Amino acid sequence: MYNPTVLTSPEGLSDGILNRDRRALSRAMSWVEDEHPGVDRLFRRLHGRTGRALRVGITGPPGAGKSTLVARLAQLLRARHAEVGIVAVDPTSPFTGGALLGDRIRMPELAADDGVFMRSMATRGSLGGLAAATHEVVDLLDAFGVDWVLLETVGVGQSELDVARMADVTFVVLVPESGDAVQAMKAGLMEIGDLFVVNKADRDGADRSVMEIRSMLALRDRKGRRPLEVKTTVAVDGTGVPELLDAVSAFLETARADGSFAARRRKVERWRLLQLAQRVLVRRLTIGEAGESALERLTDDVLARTTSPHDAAAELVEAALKGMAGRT
Ligand SMILES: Nc1nc2c(ncn2[C@@H]2O[C@H](COP(=O)(O)OP(=O)(O)O)[C@@H](O)[C@H]2O)c(=O)[nH]1
Ligand SMILES: [Mg+2]
Repeated sequence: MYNPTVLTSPEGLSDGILNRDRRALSRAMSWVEDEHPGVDRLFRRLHGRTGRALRVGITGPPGAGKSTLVARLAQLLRARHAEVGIVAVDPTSPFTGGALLGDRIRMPELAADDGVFMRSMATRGSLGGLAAATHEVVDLLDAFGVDWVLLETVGVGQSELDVARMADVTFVVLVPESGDAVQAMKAGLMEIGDLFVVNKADRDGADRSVMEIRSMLALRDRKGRRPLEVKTTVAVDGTGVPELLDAVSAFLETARADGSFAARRRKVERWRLLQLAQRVLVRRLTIGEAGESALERLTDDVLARTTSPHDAAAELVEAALKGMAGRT
């Protein structure tokens, strides 16, 4: 029997999540963020229950209206009886998770809705990296049973782009300001978008922006790919949001039919596997006295200029791999 009081072990937490206990879900998310040692065992039990939720990436410059759009999409999905997870990656506010806090104020009905789950991720400099941690939080929501995960990320910097890439479909949110699309292209956003949105279409220049984006997208290599859509929205009053959701759904439907959905998931999982393998390896390198002393000895050698850092790193890995083989 599931015992809701036992939320301190990987088994207790995974049972809690599979029994739809929100406290277990949020504790597990904290474990992921803290790189708690129980995370490996947690995923051993939960991984088989993931893969069902659809992952939608929302990216674009700060202030474009991403959070407002996410809240609108969540409302719309809730009205269709879907459960929604919202994960916001906002490096500009690592402590307060300001974006979601803002949503709580603007959208109190979402915060009170028990079919909506929000989490704000802080950027971390630790081993797994932001993208890996975000992926795990998304998987937790998936195992919990949400139908959709809306993944908001500021479109600046490599780790944020990595986050956007893990979604099944990603749309880029821009505003009708001259030069916005040019900035977006420089930031690499034009390559990762599957759909484009000109939000704040209540302002002047939305049509011009749409045309600007279309002409930029024409430069993108589109061999064999479906044409990229550019939508307009007014997130503050919801205008265009149902059409945006339709476009997202249509994209996913086509992607499932032509195999690109599965191919993208495979690519993401392969990438994640390599990331995790790096983490395992780096941990292994410094485990135990043998590991620590090899690291210290090789650091001495590098400082004494008797070994290059590159050869020392290779030697460290060789030694760790031998150690692993010895233990199996
Ligand atoms: N005029 C107008 N303002 C908007 C629209 N969408 C969002 N905003 C406002 O733009 C600001 C930034 O929105 P936010 O969703 O926090 O942007 P984010 O940084 O991309 O998440 C807020 O003050 C919103 O109320 C819109 O469609 N029209
Ligand atoms: Mg935001």
